[in-house]
Amino acid sequence: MKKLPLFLLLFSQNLIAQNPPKPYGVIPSERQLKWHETEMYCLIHFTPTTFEDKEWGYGDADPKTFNPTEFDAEQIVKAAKAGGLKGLIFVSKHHDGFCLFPTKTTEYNISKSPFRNGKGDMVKEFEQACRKNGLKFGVYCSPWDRNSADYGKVNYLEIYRNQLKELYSNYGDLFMSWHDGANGGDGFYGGANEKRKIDNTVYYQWDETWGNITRKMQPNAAIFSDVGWDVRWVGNEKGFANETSWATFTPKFADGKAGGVPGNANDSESPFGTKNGEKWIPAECDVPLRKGWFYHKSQDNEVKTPQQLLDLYFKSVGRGAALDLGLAPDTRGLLHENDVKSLKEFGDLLKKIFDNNLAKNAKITASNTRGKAFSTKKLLDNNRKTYWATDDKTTSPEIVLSFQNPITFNIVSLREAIQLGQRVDGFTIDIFENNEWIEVSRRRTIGALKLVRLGKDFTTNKIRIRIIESPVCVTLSEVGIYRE
Ligand code: FUL
Ligand code: CA
Repeated sequence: MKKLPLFLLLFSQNLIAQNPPKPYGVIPSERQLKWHETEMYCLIHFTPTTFEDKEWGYGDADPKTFNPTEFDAEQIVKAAKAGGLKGLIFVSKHHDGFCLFPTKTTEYNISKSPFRNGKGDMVKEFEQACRKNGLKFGVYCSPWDRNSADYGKVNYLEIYRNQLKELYSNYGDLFMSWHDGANGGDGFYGGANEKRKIDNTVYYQWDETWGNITRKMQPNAAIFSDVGWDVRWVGNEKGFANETSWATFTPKFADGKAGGVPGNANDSESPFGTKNGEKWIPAECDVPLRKGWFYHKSQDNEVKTPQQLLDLYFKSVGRGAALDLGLAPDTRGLLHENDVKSLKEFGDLLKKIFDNNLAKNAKITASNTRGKAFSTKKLLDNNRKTYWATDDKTTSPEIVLSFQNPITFNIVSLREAIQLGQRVDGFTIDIFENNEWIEVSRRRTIGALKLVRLGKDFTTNKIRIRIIESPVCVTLSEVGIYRE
């Protein structure tokens, strides 16, 4: 082999080193990257079912019962915003079949109620309040319809699709299309009052609906369901993912066969995801702020406390998933004062903790760096797209954060540059104490965000993050050190 002149060799090595790392495994779409940034949003349940004090309307409530005389979408949106939520999904039709928008598909809709003298459109009012206050807007439209005489028959599918088309046409750009999988069987069904079960593996033809309607009409809407195309259900309605949770996922039907549809999926694997899974389908953790999804006066004192919400935040958003908090307007059409208060205090708590990133005062050194474009500076620029990276061969590097004066902390926050896939499967947090490194925590996944809540204070002037398991070179986009 002919020898290259030294300067050429150095030059070419430098060029190679400056190239971004290759993506690893499956990666998120642009749509999913935007969804990841949303992190926390809410799901609003408000239909005649609220006035019946039920959780599942049977489909027979008189539209006249829907009469919220003080409804104010902005009161609800502002309460959500004060809680730090960045989006709102409105249940435009729940299982009872009542459409909260003046649809052409069924008589059973808001125009038959006294609300705004039959001229109201609640989806529109929520949409406008969201746009005005800077929240993203999305819709939930229940495929199960306990009012429709056609439910269970072939022609119902077109009714459902037309409802989606109306929702996709009249309310601007949607950030999510949320598809529930429940089917309890019995219902009013136009007066038949009987049990109607469907075969959810074939009845709704989701591939067709999502592929030809949702994707085409709302290309930015992340599709959620048990195994949605973009976002999966976390498998419980308690609001948390597993401590080790992968955004990658290999979806399955309940019987274990490859696939899955709303209402028929192997939910037991959903809290964990699948290491090296076939698709990028991160988890959403949905949980109501109260006990139920709908308002019940009897639950006025069962509103989750700011501390409980903070705990859920760590266990959902802090595990690379999203938190979808159920908010339930009362019969006035307002969010109860207890809910408003709890949300506000939760939002304040989040700000108090996360507005002060102690890492900003640190000098960060790395055991290996890919090149200037991937320096440790990128860990503190508040930009998820920029990242510190190592050379291709370096899979167990470490970074050290040094502080001029000792700091006291109890939370460590890390993000991977997920546009290149989820890589890390093991890291430690160490502190320097009495002239030696002491490991204070050992965890596995990072992904979009990992919040490690240490549970007690540590005081030190050096913190080390050691990556101990990664199949390929490491790409971390942000680091944070906080104290609660
Ligand atoms: C569930 C539904 O059955 C509940 O009523 C609620 O809408 C919740 C968000 O999803 O599966
Ligand atoms: Ca960055």
